Amino acid sequence: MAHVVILGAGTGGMPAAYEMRDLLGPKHEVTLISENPYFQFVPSNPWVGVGWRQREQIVFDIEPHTSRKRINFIAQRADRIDPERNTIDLANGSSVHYDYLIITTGPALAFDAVPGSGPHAGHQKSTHSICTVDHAEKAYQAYMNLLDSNNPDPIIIGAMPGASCFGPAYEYAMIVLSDLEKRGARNKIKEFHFITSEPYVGHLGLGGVGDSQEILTRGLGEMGVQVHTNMNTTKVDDGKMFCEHLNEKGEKIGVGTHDFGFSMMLPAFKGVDAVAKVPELCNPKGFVIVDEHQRSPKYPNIYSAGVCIAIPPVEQTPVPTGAPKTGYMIESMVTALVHNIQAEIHGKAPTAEMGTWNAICLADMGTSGAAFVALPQFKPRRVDWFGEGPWVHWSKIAFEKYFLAKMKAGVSEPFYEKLVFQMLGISRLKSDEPAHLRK
Ligand code: FAD
Ligand code: DCQ
Repeated sequence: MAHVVILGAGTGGMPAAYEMRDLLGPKHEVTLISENPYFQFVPSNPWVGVGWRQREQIVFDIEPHTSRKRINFIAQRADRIDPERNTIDLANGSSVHYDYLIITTGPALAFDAVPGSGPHAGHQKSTHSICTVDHAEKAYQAYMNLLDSNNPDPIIIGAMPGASCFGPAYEYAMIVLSDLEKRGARNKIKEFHFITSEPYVGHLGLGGVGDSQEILTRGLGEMGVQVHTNMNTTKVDDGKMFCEHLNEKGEKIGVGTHDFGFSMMLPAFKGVDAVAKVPELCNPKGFVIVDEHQRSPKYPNIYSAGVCIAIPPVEQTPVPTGAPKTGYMIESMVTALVHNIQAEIHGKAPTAEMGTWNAICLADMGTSGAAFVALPQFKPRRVDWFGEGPWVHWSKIAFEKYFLAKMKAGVSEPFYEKLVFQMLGISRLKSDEPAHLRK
């Protein structure tokens, strides 16, 4: 009997537990461990940050759903992984033994990289985050406080140096603007800044996708947003952001401070402590090093998927940026690794499957939205497309309902989903792609 433990019940971990359970016979055991007892649909957190969603609409308790699928669920934080003894020590003092470990712990938010930044910095006016539902609720409070004042200070939205997940920064800027218009309060905000570490608007950590630069530049411009690129934010004080402006060679060409009444800055990500401190498992930022089969070269019974794995940046930028890891890409890593673990448990080589790492993303912008498809993530790309329209807004709402329903029902990729994506020429596994596309 083999015991497979999945650490982290997020966008990657939940489907990993369900797929692992489906693939393994009843004599094997599957355990899911996560810090919180609930699942949150992370892509909806920006909506919580403008009050368009309440917490209850995008969060649900995990245990009733996993227990129906005979998956053990433990709601505890992991504090230490011992890869020699194959054990995980939990915050309540207990420990769990695994035969195979799947690490899907997502990002730790590196607020410490910019002194004074983040919602817990203790300022009256802090830079907020929408990365977790808790943070998004705090951001919404701060946004409401700003609107309560008669003469509000500027709004600053953007991304910190080293950030990799730029989509939600644009999305949040656009939905805040849309929300201000709905409330008839756009005129009240005299200055609205977008401050980003990207070298140009729409870079997205991907070197741009299709017409992303033109479309996003036009979108922010039409809404009266002042854009600042190549910005290295170095410090945050109460209602004050300190930035260095770099040129394309990476030289400092200016320093300045920006006052704000409300701010949301997407932080850089790093690996969570328990994972980062395992010797030789991770790169210096604490991201798990994996081979093309999602397996640790150092510890062959450890696999990993999602934001917590190490991937190289798509290109070097004057202010450091990273490459984003988006939902479909994460699902493709998960599907590959569960097949590889199943193969190994059944006595075969765990090296059959590779994820396609296709990047597909939907970003809402209030009434319209923007979508991109980058197949594959790294250039040269077969498909490199960025589009916009109200269909994206509605697709994102539909996708939210669909994903939450799937996670409650306990399925990762229903046959009709696979079929629809196949018709679009997109698949999770390299082995499902036509032969000429495989490496
Ligand atoms: P998460 O979903 O973050 O899951 C990690 C889990 O591990 C969490 O439950 C956490 O509590 C748990 N955990 C961490 N440490 C421990 C520990 N020590 N012990 C126990 N449990 C632990 N991608 C898209 O494709 N489309 C989008 O629209 C989109 N929107 C996004 C919006 C935001 C605001 C953000 C931040 C990201 C977005 N992404 C989007 C990118 C990506 O899809 C998400 O970040 C996704 O949630 C990442 O999945 P994950 O499984 O790697 O990590
Ligand atoms: O898992 C996903 C996810 O959550 C993390 C998203 O966030 C909302 C996504 O946007 C996935 C898989 C996606 C992509 C969903 C795409 C559905 C529409 C397909 C049509 C693409 C052709 C333009």
